Amino acid sequence: MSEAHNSSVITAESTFQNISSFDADVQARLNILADHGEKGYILRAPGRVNLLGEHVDYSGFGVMPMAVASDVCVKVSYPSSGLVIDNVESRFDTKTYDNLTSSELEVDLANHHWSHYVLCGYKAAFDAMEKKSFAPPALKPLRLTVYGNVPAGSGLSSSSALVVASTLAVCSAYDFEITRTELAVAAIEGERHVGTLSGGMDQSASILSQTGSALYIQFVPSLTASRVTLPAGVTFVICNCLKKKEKAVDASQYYNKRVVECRLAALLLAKRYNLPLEGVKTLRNVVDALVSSPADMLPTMVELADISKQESAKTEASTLADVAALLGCAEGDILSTFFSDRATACADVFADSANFSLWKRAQHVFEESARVMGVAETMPDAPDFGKVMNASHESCRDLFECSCDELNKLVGICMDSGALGSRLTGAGWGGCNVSCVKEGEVDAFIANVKQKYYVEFMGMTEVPDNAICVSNGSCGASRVVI
Ligand code: NG1
Ligand code: MG
Repeated sequence: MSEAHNSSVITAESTFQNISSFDADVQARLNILADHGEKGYILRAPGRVNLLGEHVDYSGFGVMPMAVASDVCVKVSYPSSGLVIDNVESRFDTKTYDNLTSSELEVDLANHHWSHYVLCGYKAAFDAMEKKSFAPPALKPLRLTVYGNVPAGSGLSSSSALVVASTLAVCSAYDFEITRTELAVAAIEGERHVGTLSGGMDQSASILSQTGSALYIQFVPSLTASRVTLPAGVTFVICNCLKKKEKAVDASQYYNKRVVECRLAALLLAKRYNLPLEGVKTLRNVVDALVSSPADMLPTMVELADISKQESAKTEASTLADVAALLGCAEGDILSTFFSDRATACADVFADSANFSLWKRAQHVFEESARVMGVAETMPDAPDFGKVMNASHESCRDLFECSCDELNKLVGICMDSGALGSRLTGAGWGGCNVSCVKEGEVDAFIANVKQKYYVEFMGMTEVPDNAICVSNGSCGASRVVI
């Protein structure tokens, strides 16, 4: 079933979703957008929560996310000229580009602006058209009006939802037939125009999710997603620690640095196993070079995790010079030899970083990915899924160091409130956690978290409505018929 869904043409009328199929509050937002400004048609892309598999997608390993109800919607209407990007919420100022040629429209990395994600989608759509030799007869002036309620920097992928909705909007405007999987591939590459070395989880979850289930998404050898039935009798509760983390703002210190650390670790492991270093970009490349059959994959990952653990006990942090010496190359050649595909972003990481904790990151990636593989095979009967979530959070906190005090406090309170498991979700360093809670205990759980975290720990008198949400898997992106 997932395969048919994934290869359905998302811009075909048969896949449009009627507004009546959405929850009341989603319908309310869709109607506000429909009534705002010019007449037009609406594309919707949901945010996502990741249940397991954190900071492993850009290393080539599988993840287990699901779409949530919050979303970003884009309305297409036709102005007299240019590309106009505006927002129902006046706090987001309007941006107008006179030129319509996507290759001319560059994302100004020096001046981060909310509309850049829409521009990423615009460019992604034209890249997808070119890849399928679809040459639109003429370029059309477009107005893309945005209205979303995925809180920015909340770890629920507001950025990817906006890129997906924008990519889908431009494909629709040109009546370009694109499948869900092709759209995901386009949006994944498109979002990288904003300067982050993103993986592919968020865009894939936003497009390929189906109501009532999670997805097991894999990226190697190509993007595939299969439906995962959730464990019976539990609900997933997502709480925002309210510390914002907008990835594109200082990625070179956080997200992009982790991507670089994982690639450096892959190169050191390749060297250790006398593998050719050319083409080694991910830790997955190393695993694939060492295994001869799929059955060897898990044991090899366990072995590589142990080696990484041993090495991290010996080497707390490595400088670029240390890595160069181990690779047998000049420090000044590392960027051009091994990072030419991501040169700008990686140069910023090298400029901003004195040292790298390679082995702890590698150990996390291998162990986290092994956890996902173990659960994916046994869902929905995954025994102790809560315990696996807890192990994931501890690894994110201690090995990958992408948690923060607020998230750790929130996870502790969620566990004290009866959660079977609780972990940060998304890039971390802020944003949300996700807890696995027994169905009959959700109300008491939420009441306790509100009191212990938001009121007592955060000192709030009013808990924002969108601070906590419940999810058991929502539908993926679509064009909406109002
Ligand atoms: P967030 O920042 O939560 O949207 C990011 C990446 C994912 C993945 C997670 C960590 C982007 C667009 N998304 O998600 O690819 O690497 O961090 O698992 O960069
Ligand atoms: Mg994001």
